[in-house]
Amino acid sequence: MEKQRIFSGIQPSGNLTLGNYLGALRNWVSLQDEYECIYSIVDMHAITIRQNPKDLHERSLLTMALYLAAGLDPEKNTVFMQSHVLEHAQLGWILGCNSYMGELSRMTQYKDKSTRLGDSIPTGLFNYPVLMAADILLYNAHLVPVGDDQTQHLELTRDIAIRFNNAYGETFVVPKGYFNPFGARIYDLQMPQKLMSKSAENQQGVLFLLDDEKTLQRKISRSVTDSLGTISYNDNQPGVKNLLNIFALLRKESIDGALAYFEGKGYKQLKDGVMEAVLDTLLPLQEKVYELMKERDHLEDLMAQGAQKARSIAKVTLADVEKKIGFISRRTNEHCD
Ligand code: AQP
Repeated sequence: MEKQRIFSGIQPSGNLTLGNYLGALRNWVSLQDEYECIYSIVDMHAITIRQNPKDLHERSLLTMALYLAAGLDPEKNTVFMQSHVLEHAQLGWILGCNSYMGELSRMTQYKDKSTRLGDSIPTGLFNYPVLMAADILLYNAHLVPVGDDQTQHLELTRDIAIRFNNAYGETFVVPKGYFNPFGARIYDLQMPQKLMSKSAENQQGVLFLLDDEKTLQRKISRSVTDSLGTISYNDNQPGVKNLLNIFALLRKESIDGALAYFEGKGYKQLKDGVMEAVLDTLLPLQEKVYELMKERDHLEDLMAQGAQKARSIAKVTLADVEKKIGFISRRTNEHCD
């Protein structure tokens, strides 16, 4: 039986966080045998917020190194830079002509991010979900691993696919969300009501995957808890709940197992336990990343190979779409090769 296809990506819009690792990267690795997986570094999404070019370049390479260090096998998976496959932009334009201002205006992520930008909201930020739809539909992905912050965008992707199929005939697979049973939302250590985010203004509550040992220890030891003094798992203790989640996920334990481990202990021991679990995971990961970063050329070669694999699928979908909407087919494709 043919494997189902999965598409997902991370923006190199900042240094990757423990949230990106536990909410995405580590789960992707567990899917690579059962599914045909296409994982992108979505640099075109990253520029919806102005990036420093040098930093973007460096972070894109680091993100590739992190994908590999986390265990994504470039032979088993298609791993590539979004901007290396020009079909994303081309399909994005066509889908933009098949989506509506009203539905895009309702996207909560756009509302959140745009309020921080005053009057200078880039149109790209508004169109972001259309490009995301193109990313997914270009590969006819059956499943998209998404956190609840992305379900609205996936719903829009499905609407656009169905709309296009109805207008022009069966073209796109209508994708479904893949909700990893072991995935969890990781919250900011200083503001445990907010998701841990790579572009947080205050970085003290964010565990970056490449933070050094001392920084990780400092951030965890200063994480916000509460004055109740008991370790239990409930919404009235968001800081403690978050630390328990992090511990359980890193140690591959159930929440009950984590609670049993910390029974009768205090917040200091909870933080120490989390610290140990974080360091046990991140220090070896960092070592691999820095080893890989010594071979930048090799990383770029792998990116090129990934892009070639991705294009072999993307160009077939785009040709089909263009034919259906009435474009004259290109006799040459050298601008893309
Ligand atoms: N805190 C989190 N907990 C669990 N999963 C998370 N993800 C991100 N933060 C958490 C998951 O990581 C994947 C890639 O995310 P992204 O690069 O598309 O950006 P994002 O979701 O917008 O993450 P950030 O860190 O908040 O980025 P910025 O600050 O640039 O907007 C997704 O699968 C996401 O669910």
